Amino acid sequence: MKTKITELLGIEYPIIQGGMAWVAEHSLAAAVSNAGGLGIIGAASAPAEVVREEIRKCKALTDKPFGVNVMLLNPNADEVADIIVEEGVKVVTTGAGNPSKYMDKWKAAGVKVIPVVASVAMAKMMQRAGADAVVAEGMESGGHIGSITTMALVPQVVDAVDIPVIAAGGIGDGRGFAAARMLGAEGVQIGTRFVVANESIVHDNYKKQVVKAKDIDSAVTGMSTGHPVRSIRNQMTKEYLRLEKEGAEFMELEKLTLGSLRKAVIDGDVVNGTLMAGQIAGLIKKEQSCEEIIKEIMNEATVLLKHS
Ligand code: TUI
Repeated sequence: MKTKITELLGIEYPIIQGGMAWVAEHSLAAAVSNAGGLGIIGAASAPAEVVREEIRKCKALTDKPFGVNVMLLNPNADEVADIIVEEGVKVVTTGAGNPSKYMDKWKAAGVKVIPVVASVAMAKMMQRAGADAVVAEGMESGGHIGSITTMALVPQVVDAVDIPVIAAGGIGDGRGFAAARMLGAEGVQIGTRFVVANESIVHDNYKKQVVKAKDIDSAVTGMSTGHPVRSIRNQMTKEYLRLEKEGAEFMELEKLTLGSLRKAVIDGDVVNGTLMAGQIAGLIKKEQSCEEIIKEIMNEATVLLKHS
């Protein structure tokens, strides 16, 4: 399938993998790229040299293009930004902030820059700063979110900018892909479905919770701190929301989530860990390879789009 995004990135299918903290390491990214999508290494809060190693390991597993996601709340973001250039990474996505200060450096090095945005204003600002495309991410997504739904955000961003728009949030199958195309998106970004991919290193306990989740099983913590995060309801979210309701201080809330994503992804602690996942988790019923996931989505979407 050809779209402005497959052309821009030199990939077969316009599906990019979310740059999920702890989850999006080299084996998942390489598997998505080898299946014809765009795999992404999530730099998250990892030390810059760890990100360099991840990039090198990914290169060893695929000849296809892949990207790196820079999480802008990371104090090491400046160093990660340089490593991306040094290692010749082809595509960067960014999250949780404004990447303008890196834009000139990345563009000069020929890196395609695709900021993730959660508002029309941010999308316009990114276009002005020289972005090649934007991911418009709705609040159905897992992890750090904005406040607008994908259905409302995507067409408004499409109308506001001339660069290609990639839809994210609540997309997990061919119907979601086709709907995104109808809203004017040139591609989709998918996270939660890849959390349960065979090639994902996520602990089996976490994968089981995603597969088991129903539509209403996620919760948003951190509304009061300005960093809202969607994850699967568990003891941690229950306790966090109780403390937030009582007006707890930021530091007290932070204690609950310090290292909690690692606990979930690596240790499989589904009680105290943060099980980041989107609202679409209720649709995800089994673990499959990245190739099966991408082929299934593209087959479903192609049929739907032919009859539209
Ligand atoms: O970044 C994400 N999702 C993430 S980042 C992450 S790591 C983390 N963990 C705990 C707390 C906070 C972060 C887990 N999931 N998605 C992309 C995204 N970006 N969603 C919303 C935004 C965003 C928000 C504000 C983008 C720009 C923005 O601009 C603010 C500004 O600086 O003007």
